[in-house]
Parts: sequence; C-alpha cells; structure tokens
Amino acid sequence: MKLYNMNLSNFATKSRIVIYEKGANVEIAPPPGAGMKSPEYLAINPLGKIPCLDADGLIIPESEVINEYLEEKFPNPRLLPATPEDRARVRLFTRFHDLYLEPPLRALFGHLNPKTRDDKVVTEKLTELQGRLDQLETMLAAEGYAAGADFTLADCALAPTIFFAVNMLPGFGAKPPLEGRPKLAAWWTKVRQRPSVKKALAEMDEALKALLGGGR
Ligand SMILES: N[C@@H](CCC(=O)N[C@@H](CS)C(=O)NCC(=O)O)C(=O)O
Repeated sequence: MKLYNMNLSNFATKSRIVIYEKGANVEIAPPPGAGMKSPEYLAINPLGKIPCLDADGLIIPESEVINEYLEEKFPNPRLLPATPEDRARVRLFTRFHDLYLEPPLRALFGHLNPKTRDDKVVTEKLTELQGRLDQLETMLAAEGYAAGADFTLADCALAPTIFFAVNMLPGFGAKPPLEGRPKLAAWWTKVRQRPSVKKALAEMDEALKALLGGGR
C-alpha cells in the first residue's frame, strides 16, 4: 500500500496520523512527476488532490475515506468506538472538520502575505472560522480526547487543522484559537503528546518552516 503525501498537507497529515497510530505497513511517498497536477499523478488520481491511497491497486482519494478504510484493514488499535452511537459521535467531528471548520481556514491560505491580501475576504473568513471554533468548543468532550476518553479518528482529523489555525491566526491579528476556549486548549495540550500526532505535526512544522523560509 502507498499513501501519496505531502507533509504540509493537513488532509494528508490526517491519514499519516492513522498510519503511525496503527503502525500500518504503508509506504508514504510524494506524488510522482512535478506534484499534484502532474500528468503522472493525475493518471493515478484524476482529482489531483493529496492524499490518495493506492491500496494495492484500488485508488482511494479523500482523507476520511482513506482513514475509514485503514481502520477496517488495520483494526488495532481501534480508532472508531464499539457502538453505532459512539461511532456517530466521532463521525460528527470528522464531517464537521471537513465540511465546516477547514474550508474558511483554507480560504485564508492565499492571503497570508499582508501586502497582497484582500482584507474583505480575510475579515469574512476569519469571522466564519472563529464561529466554527466556537462551535467546536461546544462539541468537544469535557475532558480527554475530542469525542471522549479514547483517541479516535476525530482527533486525527482535527489536529492538523488546529495546528494551522494556531500558527496562522496570529499573523492575521486575529484572536488566537485557544484563547477563551478552555476545552480546545486542554485538548490541544493533550493530543500533541500522542506519539503519532507528535510525529506527524513535527513533519508539518518542518514543511511549514521550509515554505516560509523559501526553502521549498
Ligand atoms: N476533501 C479532500 C481534500 C484534499 C485537499 O484539498 N488537499 C489539498 C492539499 S491539503 C489539495 O490537494 N489541494 C490541491 C487542490 O485542491 O487542487 C480530502 O479530504 O482528502
């Protein structure tokens, strides 16, 4: 099995955390050719997005589909709970992440440079993102991991995006994501200690520093 990956991608990091957590025998490789839009990669994944799993010939794009597939293929340690109700609780976080929390953050990527940013878009997307972070604060379990005592796919989905939020928001002069959100702050402290998360976020951090330093 092979995961097409870029360390800076928060979606790919979702899947790397799962691979590390499970110690799964999955090769992690960059897309072939000149990146995500190369003819070589588009021939593998016509969506031209990262991540994508080549599951011994079955091509699976979409990080959450990949993660659920990995969960079924490598059931230990389990990252989805035992009951349908608890699984639904975890999936609410992963859907919330993909559909509502991540898009306003992604919309800010093109506006990091103060000289070229569109202030109207920045204000609009920051307002949306702060609202989503408030919603996340109400959703998080009172203690432990995102959905409760156990580390789950919910934590895998949230950690890379919160990493971006923590690193990016101060650059926009925005309220830091952890400020006034005690459950999010406590979760962030805890989840970063998890070895799988620590490793994947260190890789993201290195890639981010290389990008900001112009080295990539
Ligand atoms: N819904 C997709 C989103 C993947 C995604 O947007 N990945 C980014 C990198 S973080 C990408 O490939 N961007 C290039 C593009 O959208 O064309 C998933 O969950 O895997």
